[in-house]
Amino acid sequence: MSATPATPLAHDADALLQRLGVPRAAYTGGDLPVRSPITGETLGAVPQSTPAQVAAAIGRAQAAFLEWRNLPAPRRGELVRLLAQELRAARDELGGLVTLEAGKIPSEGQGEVQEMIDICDFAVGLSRQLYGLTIATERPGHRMMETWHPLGVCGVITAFNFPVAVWSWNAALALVCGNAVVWKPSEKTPLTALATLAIARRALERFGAAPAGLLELIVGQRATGQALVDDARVALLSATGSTAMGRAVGPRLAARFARGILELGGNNAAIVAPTADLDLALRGIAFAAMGTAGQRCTTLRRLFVHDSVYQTLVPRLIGVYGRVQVGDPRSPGTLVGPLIDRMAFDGMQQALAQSRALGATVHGGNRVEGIAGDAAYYVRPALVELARHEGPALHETFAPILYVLRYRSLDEAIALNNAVGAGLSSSIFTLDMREAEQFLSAAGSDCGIANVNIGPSGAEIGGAFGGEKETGGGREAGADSWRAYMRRATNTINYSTALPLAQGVTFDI
Ligand code: UN1
Repeated sequence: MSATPATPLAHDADALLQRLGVPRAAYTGGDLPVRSPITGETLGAVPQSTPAQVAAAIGRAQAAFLEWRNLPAPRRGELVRLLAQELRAARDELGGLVTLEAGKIPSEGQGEVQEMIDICDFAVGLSRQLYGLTIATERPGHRMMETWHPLGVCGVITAFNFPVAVWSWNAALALVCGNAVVWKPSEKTPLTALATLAIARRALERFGAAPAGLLELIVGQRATGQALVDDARVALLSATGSTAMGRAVGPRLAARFARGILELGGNNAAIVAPTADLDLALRGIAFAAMGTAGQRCTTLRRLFVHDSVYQTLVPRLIGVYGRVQVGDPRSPGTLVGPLIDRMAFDGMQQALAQSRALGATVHGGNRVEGIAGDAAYYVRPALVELARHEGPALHETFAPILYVLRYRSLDEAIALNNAVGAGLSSSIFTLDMREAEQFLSAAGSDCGIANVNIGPSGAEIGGAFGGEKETGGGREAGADSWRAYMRRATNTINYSTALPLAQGVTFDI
């Protein structure tokens, strides 16, 4: 038995980790301290993987892949079905741990686990639908087809804000596609990763026939991620994080011709048009802009309000910003929990100072004291009224800041929506179908996600998730994103006794 956990929150985390089946040695006595953003208390200390351990984990995954790829895909789907069952059984505990480690309110912590279950269910169905085409060939007595094969080891790098769901989006698809997975979670949230692996281990045990090394976890910081990015045995690297991270990762993957799925920053906008249902818009904007304390990559960060409804909507919104309950995410009624750490707080204050310097009117944004002491960072969400689209509004600040600007024509609003580097998510609130369709058209939003009468956040796994431009272009979950986790072969089969060549070429020997 290790020593009793030092702080009350560490005690709660320990109880959850024990119930989830994580051995204490995995989160005590290590060299990476883990803090809860709720109070700033230390929850544990996780041993970081050494370079040799990282290399060994990738090696085990590679060996597992060579076996796993031979199992029929529907059989691989059975493992993912068991994973979904284990996740259902562990939903409350894992959701609770997400709350402790990432600071999400319980419904969002549990919602994240629900999203894991959803992608597993989706992947199980998919395990019987990994199909290619048969293609008409110009050569008589020939058949041409495409075959999809397992790819290899998939590296997954995830961020603190969705500490478990993003792994599952990748892992569930990668597994049914016949791949092994090596996961490097954010150094801010290794406990939920350890718990997820403990849950997965139960599924693996029940499945029985899965090779060891199929699901590996490595813990560490930037250098650990880089080792995964640079390892020639990693065929695909899926990375979620900032655009700055993507700029570092992308060229390294390209240099070794590895595949990448990059899910980078968002600077998501919503347009409130003259015909919008303003009650609905208000609720949609509030969740999208303040939910998860503004720390989703799909968070609403820019709001373009038509001149004719500005005076009706914006004062009401400012009222909601002033009233919304900021606090310990475990307290009933809290909608906005803490920022992840001091760096997030400083980044937010800097963006607000820059906005003020540009003459913007800032509502809220101050630190809320008296919740949990100095080592936790709670803020009142900020609503910033801008006269021009400029300054910090053009970049993602990972905090609850909503920049609000008036517009006069839809063309102008769409141009503003598209006038930033990121291209993740977007939405329009309108009851005018011409405006809605224009927003969704080729000349409309340039984002990977474009919504009507809901905010830009809260996507479901049935649709492809990801964005264009500086968001990196990758797609996870939904639709046909499984193809990213497989390699495609074209096969031409000659069942005749002749050898006609394509394009009429003759070659008589
Ligand atoms: C992220 O912020 O990294 O659409 C992912 C959403 C969630 C996923 C967000 N389903 O907001």
